[in-house]
Amino acid sequence: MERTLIIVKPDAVQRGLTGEIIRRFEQRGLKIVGMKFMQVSRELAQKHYAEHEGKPFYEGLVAYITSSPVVVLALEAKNCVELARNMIGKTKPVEALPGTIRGDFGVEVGRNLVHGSDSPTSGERELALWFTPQELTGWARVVEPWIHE
Ligand code: IDP
Ligand code: MG
Repeated sequence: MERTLIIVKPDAVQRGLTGEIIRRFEQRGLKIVGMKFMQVSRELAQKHYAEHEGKPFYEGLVAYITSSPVVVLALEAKNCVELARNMIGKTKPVEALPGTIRGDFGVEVGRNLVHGSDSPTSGERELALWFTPQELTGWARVVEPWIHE
């Protein structure tokens, strides 16, 4: 089953939106298989955002993600990556549709509340960065047949 990494970013935690954001994913039917509250190190931030190194916003991005604690989630479902990205909305909140997390709570790109992996391959890479194998728990959800046919 496909998995994705979600980060409830520092602005969302500071604004008390952690529960609201997790609630949306949980109610959609994405199964939580890992979750933790943590302060991000500069080293982890640099590895996570390696593809953006050298871009004008890179230093600000690393400063933002390391500025205050985050909540990270490993979620699982069929087409999990695309489902979560659609729920998160466009990178720039001004372009994000109402009903998406960024479209409902965000104002600008440098404070866009949540991260979601952009492909199944990125999902695997990012989950391995943020979670140890022991921190990911496979479990049988009793409502599973009512979510996946
Ligand atoms: P994504 O989070 O929607 O996948 P990416 O293009 O992968 O967007 O960028 C990663 C993160 O970098 C964004 O979520 C946002 O926090 C930040 N970012 C991207 N573009 C800009 C920008 O132009 N200015 C400031 N921050 C940016
Ligand atoms: Mg991205």
